[in-house]
Amino acid sequence: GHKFWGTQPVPQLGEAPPEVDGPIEPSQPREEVRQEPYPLPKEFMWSILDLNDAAQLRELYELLSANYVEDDDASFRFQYSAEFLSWALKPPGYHKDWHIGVRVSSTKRLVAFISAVPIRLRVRDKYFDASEVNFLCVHKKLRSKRLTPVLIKEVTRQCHLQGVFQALYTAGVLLPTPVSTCRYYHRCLNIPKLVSVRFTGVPPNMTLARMIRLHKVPDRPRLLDHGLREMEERDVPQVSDLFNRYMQRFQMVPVMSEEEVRHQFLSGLGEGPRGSGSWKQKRDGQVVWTYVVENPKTKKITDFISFYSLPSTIMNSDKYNLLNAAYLFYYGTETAFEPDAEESGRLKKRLQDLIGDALVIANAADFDVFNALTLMDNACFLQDLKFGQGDGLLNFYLYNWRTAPLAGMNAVGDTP
Ligand code: YNC
Ligand code: MG
Repeated sequence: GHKFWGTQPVPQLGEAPPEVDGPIEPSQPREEVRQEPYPLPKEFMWSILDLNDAAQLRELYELLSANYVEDDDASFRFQYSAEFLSWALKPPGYHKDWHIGVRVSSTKRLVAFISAVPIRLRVRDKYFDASEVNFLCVHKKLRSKRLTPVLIKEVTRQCHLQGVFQALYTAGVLLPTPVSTCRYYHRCLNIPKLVSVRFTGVPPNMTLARMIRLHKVPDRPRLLDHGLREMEERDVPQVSDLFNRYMQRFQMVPVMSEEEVRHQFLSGLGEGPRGSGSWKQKRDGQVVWTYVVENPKTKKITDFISFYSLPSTIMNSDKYNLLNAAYLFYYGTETAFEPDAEESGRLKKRLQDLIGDALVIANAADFDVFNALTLMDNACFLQDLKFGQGDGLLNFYLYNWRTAPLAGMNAVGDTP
């Protein structure tokens, strides 16, 4: 049984799907929300982190670098950069109180963390404000002491204090009860390195040379001659419009304002010049990469594609310390709205060109691997673009919101 999760407003395992979607428990007026932080074991204290303070951001980076998510055989551990954390944890309208640390009272050392950021969601036909909970981490030396339920209750209380009673979160572990489960797929780019660190292996009927040849990507993006370029500030209105329309295809999606689109796709760019015209531009500390296709005649944005940089520490190699991984983020294309686009295969072809170009860009920027999940329209291109199925699963959860599980493999996706 789940001692903690059994007490929470989440669908319990095996529960029948609801007849109508909606909250599991009612929202509370602010004055009825618990006003005091939940008690911690006496050697620990709560500490709201100020992530605008480089020293505190660094402490969070260090906690996560040493203690955050690892793969099943402890070969790789996510190494979110400080720039990434700053980007992910300070979107428009963020609440400082939702960056919750736990310190050892005597030494002030940061030993645990949980965070939330505001998000507007559509799940099927219902829209609601929620929080997205992420970066839950307890120091390796403090595991299995039931600190996690205290962290979750405290972030829940802080959300309630802001009038937010629903949440979205993802985890590799199976908890009550996923609304959707996605699988990771991996497009190997730097074969020699990926083989050397045992991220992948050379199949018995294959040679390393042949494997390298098979995974070679073109030298330049195919859509370059059709108006592919880096996204710029002036594209925000058109990209916002295309994003929100394209997301109508799926059953559980974020709804983004122009300000949020600007943040998600155009901040976290690191240092260096913009708009030089080169598709190869890589800046120090760049987190998110967004490209648009602008019709040269009409000047209309017809497509956008984005991915982010999330390296992993390699724990078992003498040769390499860091796996440079790109993760597919959001994309959209006007092709989806042309009559007959799906039936004729034109949508599939366009997505293959678009995501194929993201592979070219990521490869030129020295990423070792390009990862994607089985969500949105990803099933259209994963195989043709030579993504291989991974072992990892990612479960999507909603807190205090009942809805039937999303069908098929698609999550923040799921074609209706
Ligand atoms: C997990 N990942 O089942 P039961 S994902 C949620 N998410 O409770 P203890 C988790 N719950 O089963 P440990 C969880 N992992 O008895 C475990 N649990 O009811 C549950 N790893 O607590 C577990 N980061 O403290 C059990 O466990 C209870 O010491 C046991 O710590 C767990 O960020 C953890 O994977 C994960 O740092 C902190 O292993 C630790 O093992 C660790 O004894 C490496 O806890 C890093 C890692 C998790 C990444 C993520 C999303 C988190 C979502 C949390 C739920 C949010 C709900 C919504 C709240 C806002 C609501 C509003 C409005
Ligand atoms: Mg614990």
